[in-house]
Amino acid sequence: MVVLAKPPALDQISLVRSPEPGAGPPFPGVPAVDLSAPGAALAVVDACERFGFFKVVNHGVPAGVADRLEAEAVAFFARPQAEKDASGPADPLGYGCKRIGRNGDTGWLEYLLLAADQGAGASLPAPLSGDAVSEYVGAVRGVAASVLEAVAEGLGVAPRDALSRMVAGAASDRALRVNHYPPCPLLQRLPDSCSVTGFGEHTDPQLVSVLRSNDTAGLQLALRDGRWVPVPPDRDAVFVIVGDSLEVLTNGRLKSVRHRVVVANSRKPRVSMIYFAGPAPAQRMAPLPELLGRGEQGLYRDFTWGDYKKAAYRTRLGDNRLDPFRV
Ligand code: GA4
Repeated sequence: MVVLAKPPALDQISLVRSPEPGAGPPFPGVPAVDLSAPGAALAVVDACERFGFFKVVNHGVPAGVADRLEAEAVAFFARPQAEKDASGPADPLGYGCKRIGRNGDTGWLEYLLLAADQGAGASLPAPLSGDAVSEYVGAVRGVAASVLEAVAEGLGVAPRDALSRMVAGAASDRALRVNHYPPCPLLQRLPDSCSVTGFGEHTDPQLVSVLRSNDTAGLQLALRDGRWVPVPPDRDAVFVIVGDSLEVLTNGRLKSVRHRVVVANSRKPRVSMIYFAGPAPAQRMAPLPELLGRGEQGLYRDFTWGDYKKAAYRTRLGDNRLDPFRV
């Protein structure tokens, strides 16, 4: 008999206060980049350096393809709990509810975590159709590749595919996460300045992540000075998040960005789909030689993506996972 652990109760999920406007220069907003426009490579590098985050407009992911996967996900999350549980628990892949990772992190969400090339996932009945997943992944991995080519070009790294090829091979570690943040009943009794943690603050371990959400707010970004700012949702754009691996490969020139999702008192659920572009397990995570000045040392000790991923699964969500790898 399979015994399913009960999902954590609401009082085990932390509350978050709305970010105060605070001191410091006003946030100019998330940069928007059209990857086919002249100067795109420099604009991408500039956004990655300043924020570790930007949005891509005119990205080429057909709206119908994203909408179809989102609609399938919404239908899956509307199924009876017992049916959803049959696709879980997420360890690490599959359906998860309020638990994130293996070390006690919780959030007000449910999700599907799939290997991106696994189509509908290993579990039966398939939570999403293989066609919808592969069509979406096919489109969004093109965005990840174009972004990494722009990064290489903007940083003066040759060949242009030095980074993008790391996430393109058959062995590369690519995952798709679909998150569903339902409205939270507790918030009706709390002041509007209170939100509940949907997905706690963290950095993504991969090179880049490509996120698309519906029109419900909730994503927040930590600026380099530590202030949290909201990212207005835009279902016509996709958002790019710099991950730890790109920080290592650029020897810290581009830094991964802390981000989180908070669930405010709203009646509309937030649905987001995130594609994580990671390398093959055997990939060495060493700074690209072109980015090391004469005599400059790498900031990190030698490790592979496999080592990093294994270590990541032993951490808590909010931990700084790169620190133990610094020399
Ligand atoms: C954060 C980015 C991705 O969502 C993810 C997450 C993963 C998980 O949910 O299983 C981790 C988290 C993420 C980093 C630290 C570990 C692993 C949960 C956790 C506490 C799928 C990923 O690759 O790393």
